[in-house]
Amino acid sequence: MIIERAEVIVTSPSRNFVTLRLTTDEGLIGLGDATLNGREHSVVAYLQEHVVPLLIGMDAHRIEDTWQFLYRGAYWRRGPVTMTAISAVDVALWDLKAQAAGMPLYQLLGGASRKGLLAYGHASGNDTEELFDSIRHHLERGFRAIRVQTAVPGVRAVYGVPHDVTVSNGVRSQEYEPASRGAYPAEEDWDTRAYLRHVPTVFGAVRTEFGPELPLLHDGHHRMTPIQAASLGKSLEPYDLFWLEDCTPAENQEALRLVRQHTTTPLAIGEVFNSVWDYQGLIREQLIDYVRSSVTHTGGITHLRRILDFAAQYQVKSGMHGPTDISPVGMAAAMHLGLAIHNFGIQEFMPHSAKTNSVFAQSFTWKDGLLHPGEQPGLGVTLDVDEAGKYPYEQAYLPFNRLADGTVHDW
Ligand code: GCO
Ligand code: MG
Repeated sequence: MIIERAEVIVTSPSRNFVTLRLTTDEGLIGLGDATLNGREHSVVAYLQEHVVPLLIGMDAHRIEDTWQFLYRGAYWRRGPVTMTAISAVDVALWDLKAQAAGMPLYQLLGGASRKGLLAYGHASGNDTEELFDSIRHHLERGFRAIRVQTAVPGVRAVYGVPHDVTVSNGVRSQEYEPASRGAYPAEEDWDTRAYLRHVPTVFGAVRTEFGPELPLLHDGHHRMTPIQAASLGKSLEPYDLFWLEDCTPAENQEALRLVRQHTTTPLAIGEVFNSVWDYQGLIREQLIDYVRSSVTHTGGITHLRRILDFAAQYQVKSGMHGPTDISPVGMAAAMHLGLAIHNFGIQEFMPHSAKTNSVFAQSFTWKDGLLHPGEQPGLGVTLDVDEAGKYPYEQAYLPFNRLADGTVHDW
């Protein structure tokens, strides 16, 4: 199975996506997600200029060897751009191998370990009433686990809460999408003390309204110091969170030691990580409970599986990143991997827009709160190139934060 063509396709149906498309001499087409939100063209250039020329004429069956060749052969290792580019190649090769075998990819990864993947949705609101509506809306759409984000009194714009929600017949019609199109990132504001006072009251209200059973999650989005995070974890203990995510900026692994000493609230971290080395101390010292890496940004199925196998020795589980900036190709890869591994925890699931689904045909199912990748050979995703061509790339940025005195803060 020889690679004859390798194309990098950029499309922007409702947000930007980058996809690597490999075609073999037998006419099979394999896809890999190469989307790095807000920095898309860095991965396009990495692939087009430096990787595509190496792929032509290669044996598509040699997944492990190709991974090592691209990782070690570049000399310059790790980093989101490199690891996203390697992931795209890795996932496209797994897609091809599974199609050649005539099996859905999860079968090649060891077969199904469960019926489907518990997935959580994003509920949010500017006030309690709006938040409760959003939670109910998600429960009606079949979600059995809910991430809760709310506005904070005194703060203009908060991560996870849409600014311009439209409500018709009591149903919120806009999903939260942080990246905005334009030539400059949107500026948001932040006040950690106001946030720390407010969040426990929100979780108290949600538990009173929805009872003790519903798994609830929360994303701190890298904004706290270690001692602030410890304090939040402690104050949320009565509300029994499934996890508290990214409570401190993720690059400082030692911060989690301090947080862990003070709270039993389960911790999830790693959506901005890209290699097993980012997790080494966190997993070995059992400082986290869930690995947030996506297949897309962490060197593909080959490398994320390695991280998760390491994590399994410490009872640390998967919690793969799945916002809309993970393309349908990246989501399919996550679902196949999540179905196969033993230490699956939960999958983040933000449904893609109708426009996105018109570009990417997908085989996954969503039933009884569980995702399943479907039974089509390979990943089960096809890319309609003509449809993709209708939506050219548009510059887009994630927002950034400034404190009241003008200092830039983690967003
Ligand atoms: C999440 C994430 C995302 C990120 C986004 C950045 O937990 O889903 O925090 O919403 O902000 O992926 O591109
Ligand atoms: Mg997050």
